[in-house]
Amino acid sequence: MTRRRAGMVALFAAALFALIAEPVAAQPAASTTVEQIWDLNMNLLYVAIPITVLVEGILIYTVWRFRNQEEPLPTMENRRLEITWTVATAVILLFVGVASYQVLASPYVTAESTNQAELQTEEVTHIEVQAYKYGWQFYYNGSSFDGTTEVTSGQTLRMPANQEVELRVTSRDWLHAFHVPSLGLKADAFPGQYNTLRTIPTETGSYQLYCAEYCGSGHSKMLRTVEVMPQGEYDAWIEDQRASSSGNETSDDNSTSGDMAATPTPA
Ligand SMILES: [Cu+2]
Repeated sequence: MTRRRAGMVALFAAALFALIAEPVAAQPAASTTVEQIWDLNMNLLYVAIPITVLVEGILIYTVWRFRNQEEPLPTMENRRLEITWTVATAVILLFVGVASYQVLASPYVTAESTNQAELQTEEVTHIEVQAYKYGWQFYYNGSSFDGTTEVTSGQTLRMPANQEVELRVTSRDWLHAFHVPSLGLKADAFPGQYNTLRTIPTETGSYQLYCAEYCGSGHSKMLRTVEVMPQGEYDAWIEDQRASSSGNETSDDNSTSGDMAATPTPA
């Protein structure tokens, strides 16, 4: 096989891989977080595929080309070759590092950790996510500690679409982890600590919430639904809950009061 032909084969294989990989990325991203993660994934894939094809191609070609050589001689010294692979590896690693850092340093991807209960006064939707054995409690537009929260729910986590949402993840007892794969959200839930996730959900719909840290016999029961609603519907729901909770301190589902000491009834 000539060098030119080998190059053509490698190029064709790379194009084929890219075609196969494309439909996954073509799915609409459900949040800004998942979009950033997928973009990084695709960028790394576009680098990894040609490298894989090149390395495997050289390997297969070498095995085939020298198959009848009884006593093969290794290349002892080749300065040009050494410089080439050192520089190429450095460039690739630099690209991977810079591309990954840009995404991992984004507040939409990596949770920020704080042990403070108070909220920053920003124009975002604040939701406090409390994990417990074995369930979740969500507090809207305020903190459960200072009693500023007016609305709470336990079965469904509601979020407005196309709005900046800040999720403050914490735990009442021990280790749990908040995980919504379709929205690209994941954060550990520690007692006495807040891990803050930021995102903008872009597609309305229902998403599955899991506990991603084995926490005991009821771990598998920690499944909940995340409902991303149009802004108007979300606002109406909040208003509705506020109106009904001001009378009898109850909420839409499985609610407890804002008191951290209260023992919640597992769902
Ligand atoms: Cu768990």
